[in-house]
Amino acid sequence: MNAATSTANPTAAAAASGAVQREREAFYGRADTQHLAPLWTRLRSLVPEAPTPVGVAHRWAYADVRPYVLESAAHISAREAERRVMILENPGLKGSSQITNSLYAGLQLIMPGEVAPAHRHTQSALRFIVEGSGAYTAVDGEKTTMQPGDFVITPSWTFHHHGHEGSGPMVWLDGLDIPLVGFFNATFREDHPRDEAELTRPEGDALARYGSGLLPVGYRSASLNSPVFNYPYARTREALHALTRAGAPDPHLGHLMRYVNPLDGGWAMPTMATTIRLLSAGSATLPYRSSDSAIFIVVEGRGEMRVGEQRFALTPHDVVVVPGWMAYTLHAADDLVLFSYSDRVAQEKLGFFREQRG
Ligand code: 1HN
Repeated sequence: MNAATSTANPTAAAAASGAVQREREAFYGRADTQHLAPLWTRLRSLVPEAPTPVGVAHRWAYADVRPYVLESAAHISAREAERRVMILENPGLKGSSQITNSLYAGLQLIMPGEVAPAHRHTQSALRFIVEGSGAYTAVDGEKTTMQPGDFVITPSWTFHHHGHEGSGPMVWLDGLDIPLVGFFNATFREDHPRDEAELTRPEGDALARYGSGLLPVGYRSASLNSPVFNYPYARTREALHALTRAGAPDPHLGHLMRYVNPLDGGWAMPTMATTIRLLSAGSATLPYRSSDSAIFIVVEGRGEMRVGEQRFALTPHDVVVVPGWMAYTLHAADDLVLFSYSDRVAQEKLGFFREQRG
């Protein structure tokens, strides 16, 4: 075998004599002057046999982070901050503002009477409501008042602002595809000329029109997102509990459901796959892994998540990130509800999503 063509194989590389290796290094050095580099020294790390984790598995206990989220209001207003958010940054990706290789997460706080001013950007956002009541978000001309457990969509390039007409702090989890859009270098933003963008439809219009098992006859949409932009937890919770009466859960996933676009049956958003699951009290799942790194938030209940050697106790509103291709199991002490989001939908569309049970 020709040594020069076999160095992608580490044992063959080790076999190259000192003289051969010195000549190669000299060649690489000269090639570098032309901004050329040999693939064969890098091929194995560019194309490993299986995904190598980016970032680490981690849990943010809500009891630990909540005081910091609330304290942020003592330091800055929502208007001055534009969005008053404490970023959940993966400890293995410090300084990146990333929770996974492709996604962002943060905990946003809005206080009574505040407005987070209207803007739009090419990144898509999701909200998963953690605590409080009386705050609303207005997306593309319609307002929705948010309750804990609600899943709310802000599609790419739609104007959105938030306000709070109730009492007490309101906190939600923001999920955005910031790193994904950044990877494509396709980030644009625009501020609305006013703090509050105009409302063109009454509250509840989208849910009634598209989210009630009905659709306007002849309705077509150019959007890649579900026309339903608030999936209320009251409905979701009822559905999850009905499932437990009708049959056994998936042994690896529990009673796992995805948020759906009623127009085409696809995922609710084009870049972020969103799911919610219920594990009945006392149950546990078998190991599961998939190529999408995922962010989980506990909606209700207590339990444990095991990822490799790590054991994360789960209590309401705790957030856990699991890097792709790391197997995990879930253990429910009481009825445990978990929301999660990942880039699975993008991976599926691009043809490389993989999963493994066991
Ligand atoms: C954003 O627009 C929101 O609208 C939240 O609430 C978090 C993080 C980075 C960029 C834009 C929001 C954000 C964001």
